[in-house]
Amino acid sequence: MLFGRNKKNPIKIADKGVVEWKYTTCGYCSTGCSIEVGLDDKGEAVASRGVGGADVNRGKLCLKGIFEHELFRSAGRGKTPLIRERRFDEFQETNWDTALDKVSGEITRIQEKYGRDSFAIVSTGQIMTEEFYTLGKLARGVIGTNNYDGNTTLCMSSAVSGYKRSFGSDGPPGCYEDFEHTDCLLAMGSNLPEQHPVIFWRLKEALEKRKFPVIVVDPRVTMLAQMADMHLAITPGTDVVLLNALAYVILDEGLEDRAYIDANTNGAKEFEELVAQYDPVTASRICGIDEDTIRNVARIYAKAGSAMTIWTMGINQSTHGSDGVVGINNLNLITGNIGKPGGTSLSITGQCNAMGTREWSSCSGLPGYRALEKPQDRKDIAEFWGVDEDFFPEKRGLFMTDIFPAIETGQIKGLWVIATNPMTSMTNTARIRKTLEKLDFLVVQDAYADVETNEYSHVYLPAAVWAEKEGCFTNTERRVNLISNVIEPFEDSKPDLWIFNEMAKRFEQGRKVKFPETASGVFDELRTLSKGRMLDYSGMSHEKIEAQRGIQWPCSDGDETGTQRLYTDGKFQYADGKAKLIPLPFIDNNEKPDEKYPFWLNSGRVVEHFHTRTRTGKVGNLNKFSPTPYMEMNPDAAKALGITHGGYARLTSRRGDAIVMVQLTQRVAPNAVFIPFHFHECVNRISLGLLDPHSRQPAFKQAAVKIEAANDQQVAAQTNAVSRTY
Ligand SMILES: Nc1nc2c(c(=O)[nH]1)N[C@H]1C(S)=C(S)[C@@H](COP(=O)(O)OP(=O)(O)OC[C@H]3O[C@@H](n4cnc5c(=O)[nH]c(N)nc54)[C@H](O)[C@@H]3O)O[C@H]1N2
Ligand SMILES: Nc1nc2c(c(=O)[nH]1)N[C@H]1C(S)=C(S)[C@@H](COP(=O)(O)OP(=O)(O)OC[C@H]3O[C@@H](n4cnc5c(=O)[nH]c(N)nc54)[C@H](O)[C@@H]3O)O[C@H]1N2
Ligand code: SF4
Ligand SMILES: [Mo]
Repeated sequence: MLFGRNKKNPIKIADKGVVEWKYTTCGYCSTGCSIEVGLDDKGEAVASRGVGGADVNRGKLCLKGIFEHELFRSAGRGKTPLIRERRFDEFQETNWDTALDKVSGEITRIQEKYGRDSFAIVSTGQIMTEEFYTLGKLARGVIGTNNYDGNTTLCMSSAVSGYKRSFGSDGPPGCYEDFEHTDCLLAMGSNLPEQHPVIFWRLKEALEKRKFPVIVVDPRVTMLAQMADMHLAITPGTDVVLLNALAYVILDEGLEDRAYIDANTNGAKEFEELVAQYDPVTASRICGIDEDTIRNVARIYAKAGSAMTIWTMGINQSTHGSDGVVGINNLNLITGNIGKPGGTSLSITGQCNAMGTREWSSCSGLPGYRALEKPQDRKDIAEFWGVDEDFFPEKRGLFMTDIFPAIETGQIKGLWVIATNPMTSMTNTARIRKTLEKLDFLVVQDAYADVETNEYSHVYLPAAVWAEKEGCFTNTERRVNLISNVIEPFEDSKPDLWIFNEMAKRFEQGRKVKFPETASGVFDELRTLSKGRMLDYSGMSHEKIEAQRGIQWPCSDGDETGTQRLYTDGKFQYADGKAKLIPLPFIDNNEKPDEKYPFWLNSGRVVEHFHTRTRTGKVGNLNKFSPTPYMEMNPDAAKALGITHGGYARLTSRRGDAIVMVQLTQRVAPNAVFIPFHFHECVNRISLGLLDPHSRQPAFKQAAVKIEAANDQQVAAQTNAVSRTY
């Protein structure tokens, strides 16, 4: 019988009993996939599926999205506010009024005693745009601290800084559809198949229709490197040198787009003078890519009809992060590859709403890409919010990575941490622990009560998560998409928007300023404030966004839909409309392997987990596929040290030590190792994190370690205190 075999073993798709599907957007990475969550007849979330008509994902989801509905009722969620007089005492359950009164009381007490800026706020890239805007209004317009920043300093700060320096403004100019048009893709320090699986799928689909060269720059043989036409295994932290050398060859061989340079850029002369020092032979000695390969890549890129560069943390998380971004922009400006189909500098963003915080949170300035440094911007927002213009500082305050040292020195006494987990995600865990212990007052606002940072708090505020609330996220390609309220918040947890609004009411100034109660009410303020600006939202509404499955800004009042690309007319955001070509001298300032610490320590991510695993660590299938901390190590290096596959190794750096299980693989060079950073008390015990001078982003990916065999698993358990038991 023809179908006999199939009949014997039919694939059964479990009937989850879904009676209704509700539209929302994925809350993990910045790809921005549209998801529908399935509810059963009891209103429980039982399934997730990709939305077919959504341009971003066209029905697809990666495995994190597929299990996302399991989040709502997962272990460790915060049920009710918690409070304690002294850190490390038992937490007492309390009600919202008591918790919020305590927090506002402590903010007032600390500010009165030590000055307004002695209370700091550190936020995230993972709450909704409307929530970011409201927090910004509260932080800048009511509480009035200038030490207000977000974890995007660990993530996208270099991209923001690089875009501003080159183009006069933040804002990724390209879109995913550029893959359909490009004749050459250069991917630097980005591992799309694991970190942005659906963007990767868009790339693969484009390649199946029409072949074009894919060139990957990464010290590691990542999944993306494995499918590339050329893989440049660069010496860590030296991308700027490679970029300068590519520009050298392009200019030397007359392959540049001179008409574009003349019409649309400033600074060509100084740039060309500097680049002249980076001939491929000199460069190859620093960046480890041979002379011929540098020439080849430069020619392929410059001769392509259109060429694009994407990048993620391999560029941003470096002492030359901002320069790396500027270097990419330089390359695209001299080849005329900005604002045209398939020609772009597209930073692949990290968190689901890292873009929303850049646009609207006021962390680095004022809402809608306005700057504290510009008097007119201060005036406009002061008027709109109804606060005194002089209440705003004239310069942005500390970045997140400078806020922690300012706690150490006693400049900052109180801290409000919202949707980020620095105990696990920042470098030098031992130092962060001491820093948090030094605070007079710490409040943690998180969807999970078991988040490590909460061990050091005085008050814990349980937040609703993802589609327990509503609002917007902006994705990598500037697409604003809607998260609708699929299910009620867990127990007594509350949407972050509600928490900010309730907090505002506890300050005299907060009772004078208008705080809309609903996300769509806040969205109306975004529309008004963005009208006529680069990031124009005025033609959008929550309903229109859902109907179109996301809209790319700018979308002006009256526009049918959004805009795919920026700078298509060659007009940039500097006053004279020109972009800047910026010379980038390379200063070699990393901690590098030496005789005592002979290995490069690299860190990053795996597909199954998201960051510090507060969420994915609770989802059965994700945890099953990636249950333990581990290290990728080259078999030859391991053999010399008597280290075996599946055995343990102790890594020691100048900061401390960590013990991890070893996976032997040729993916890493003999003098390098790679550790996913998802696990507490692991790689960030030993990482260094020198800061980029422009963006203050840590160089999470470059440090030196020594390695020895650690055959006793007990030693690992003792050394790496495990605070969560799942
Ligand atoms: N599954 C999953 N997906 C995620 C996340 C997650 O936690 N899990 N997080 C999201 C977030 S917030 C972010 S920021 C993104 C991060 O996305 P990616 O940046 O793609 O991920 P990483 O693994 O951090 O780092 C990417 C690569 O940088 C390389 N690299 C290290 N040093 C250098 C260098 O000097 N030069 C170059 N060219 N490359 C280098 C590493 O070897 C690594 O392969 O992922 C997002 N997506
Ligand atoms: N060694 C090393 N370290 C790194 C990196 C690396 O590559 N290597 N990457 C860095 C990068 S790029 C990033 S982005 C950071 C990420 O570092 P973190 O921001 O510390 O990581 P998350 O685990 O995503 O923390 C987000 C928190 O928000 C909570 N949360 C989620 N949704 C909500 C919500 O709606 N409301 C509230 N209130 N809480 C919510 C989650 O439970 C979680 O505790 O890590 C950085 N650290
Ligand atoms: S690719 Fe990113 S946005 Fe899409 S389902 Fe996966 S985690 Fe979510
Ligand atoms: Mo990130």
